[in-house]
Amino acid sequence: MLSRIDLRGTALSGLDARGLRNTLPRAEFDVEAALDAVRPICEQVEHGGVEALLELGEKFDGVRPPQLRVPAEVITAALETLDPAVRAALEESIRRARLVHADQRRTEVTTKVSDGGTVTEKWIPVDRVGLYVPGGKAVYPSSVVMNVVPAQLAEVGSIAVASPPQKDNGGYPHPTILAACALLDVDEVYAVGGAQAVAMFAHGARDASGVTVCEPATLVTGPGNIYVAAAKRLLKGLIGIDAEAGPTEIAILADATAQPDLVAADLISQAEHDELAASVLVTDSVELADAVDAALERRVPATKHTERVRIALTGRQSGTVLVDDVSAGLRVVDSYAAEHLEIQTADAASVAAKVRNAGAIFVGDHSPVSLGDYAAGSNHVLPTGGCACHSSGLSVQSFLRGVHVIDYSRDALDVIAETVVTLANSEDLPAHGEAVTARFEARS
Ligand code: HSO
Ligand code: ZN
Repeated sequence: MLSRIDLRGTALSGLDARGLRNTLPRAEFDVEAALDAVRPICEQVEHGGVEALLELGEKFDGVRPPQLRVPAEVITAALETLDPAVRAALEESIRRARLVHADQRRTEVTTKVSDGGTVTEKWIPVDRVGLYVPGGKAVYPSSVVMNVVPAQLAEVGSIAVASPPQKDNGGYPHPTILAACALLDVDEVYAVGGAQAVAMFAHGARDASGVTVCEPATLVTGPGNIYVAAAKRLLKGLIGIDAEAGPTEIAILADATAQPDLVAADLISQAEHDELAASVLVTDSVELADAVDAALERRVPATKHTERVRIALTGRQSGTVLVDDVSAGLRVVDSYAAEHLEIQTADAASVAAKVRNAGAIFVGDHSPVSLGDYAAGSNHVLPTGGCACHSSGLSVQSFLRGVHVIDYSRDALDVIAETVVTLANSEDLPAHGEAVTARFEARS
């Protein structure tokens, strides 16, 4: 089922990471192409406010929400009617995510640079976060957890959620999304989807009489389709963004000791998200590759989303890469920089320790990606499209700004004055030096 790329006998060391990456399968995700579609939507929201957002709901989601902000009683009712098993599972997911993310909190550090000269690094949360949660094909209450937990631990003062209106929930977002918000004590939820949700958070929204219904946010996070990514690109600057998330990816580095059925199950698990999802197996064992193919032939017809999975697995973004040995495999997965990387080899922990580029690394036979998607405690908002070579997943840090506070006494400034003047003059910016020497001139 998976196409094959045979890199055996290839001197991988002769290829730089980018050259190697270009030989590997990857999805097209052309955000630029979606910009033209998204621009008028953003303008409509900027000028039309609440009325424009309700109309766009009718146009794109097929239902006009009764009101833009979801009433408190609708959110409470969603929690009350939530399946108790789902409620317990979400609570456990939240508990574990809080454990891990609590350890990401930053502390203020003061460095004494000289006598009387200190630099303190303070961590200040952004004022207000707008979290977009998709609806439609993808209804992910787990993504509410993954975004809200780090934002709350960063002590963001104001958190708002937007999710598309659903026809079968009276024009309000999916009830499980609302219930997840209730479990996390988020009470500000809007029935808005897609690019228009990002635009609402960027510009805020007023009703026809000029009353503000949604305040603008400083940072917008959350997954979404290509239009959501395009809106983030368009409005970045006015707002901060987390990342332009592309289709999900799983790469598995496996050797002959791996269990083909588990490898196949994991490849299918992420292919289930999207026809454009990427499932890539990297192995030095042709026998394993054959056995994984056989397992896929058995499992794909038996899974719920067979067609979507088959399209994803047979798409150009998925495939098996054959390599000479595990260390060549490491070069391949490092250049691919997968969103999720599983290591299913002998001595998986020491192979995993050598990985440099991956959004998250899943070690051994009992750490599948779907564990991380829901309940490992780790975050599932991770860099896609090779961005793992320069970016990290969502964390408490994503919601904080590090601010240096510089506090020098007169004596401490005096000691370093000449250094500043010399460097300022070397850049032909003498007024910079004069701002220092002015402090020591006798005043008339
Ligand atoms: N694998 C997705 C997250 C997710 N999976 C949500 C299930 N629900 C991107 O990391
Ligand atoms: Zn997933």
